[in-house]
This record gives sequence, structure tokens and C-alpha cells, in this order.
Amino acid sequence: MSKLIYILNGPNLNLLGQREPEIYGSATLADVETSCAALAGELGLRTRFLQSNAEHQIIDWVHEAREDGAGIIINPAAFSHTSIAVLDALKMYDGPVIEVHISNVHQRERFRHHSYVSYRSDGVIAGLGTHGYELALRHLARLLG
Ligand code: CA2
Repeated sequence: MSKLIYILNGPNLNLLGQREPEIYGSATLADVETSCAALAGELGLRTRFLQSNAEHQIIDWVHEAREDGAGIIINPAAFSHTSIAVLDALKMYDGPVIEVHISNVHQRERFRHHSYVSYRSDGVIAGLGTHGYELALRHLARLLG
């Protein structure tokens, strides 16, 4: 059975591709899900691709990943900058965690420069657009292979 990667997406990312294309590009989250599933297949992995606007739901999915997730890719969106609760949940997860930001958060407002989640993340990809998700998958495939 191939290893399962959780790909978690935080608040407002359900609207990806519908606003601010100059920052986030034109791909929708469904497009990202499709390309991640295709790449995961090539890499011998499976993905569970999830999005929620609710902090507790992200936390519950991290807990679920403790049972069957070989790795987590997470774009916590605004929860990156606010949520000690998401950080604490990730600290209870033993596998590799890669944090992805579509935009270069360090080039933007100061409040986006700090991420609580980064205290736990094994790696952070920012500013490479939605390609960052695929790069994170490739990294996990190499790490877990
Ligand atoms: O660059 C990223 O991926 C972010 O995690 C996206 C978050 C933002 O709060 C972080 O600072 C950086 C915002 C997600 C909003 O999602 C949308 C994007 C485009 C159109 C509509 C929603």
C-alpha cells in the first residue's frame, strides 16, 4: 500500500484562482488537487487533499494524520500567523511536515513574515506559486522512499 500524504489548506484557499491572480496565480484549488494527485501517483504516493476555513477542522485533520499519514504538506493560510493551536497539533505529529505558501510572504506585509507553524515545519516553501505543493511532494517522496 502506497504511503498517504495529507495536504491541508487553511482559510479562504477555497477561493484560490478567483481573486488577486497577481499574487496567487490563476490556478484553482481543484487544479492544485488534480496536479498533486497525478504527481503523487507517479511518485508512488497517495494524497488526501483537504481545505477548511475552520481552525478546529485543520487540527482534527492533523490528529487524523497521526493515524495514517506518512507526511503532511500544509498551507495554513492566515492561521500560519495566528494559530498556536495548529502549531501544537503539528507538534503532536511525528512525521515530516512541509509548510507551503503560494506567495512570498516575506515580500509582503510584516504580519505575514512570522509563522507559528514554522516552529514545527521541517521545511518551508514560499513564493513559488502553486508549484510549491508539487515540490513539497517530491521532497517527501525522496524522504520517505
Ligand atoms: O501565500 C500563501 O499561500 C498564504 O498562505 C495565503 C493566505 C495568506 O493569509 C498567507 O499570508 C499566505 C491567504 C489565502 C487566501 O486565499 C486566496 C487566494 C486568492 C484568492 C482568494 C483567496
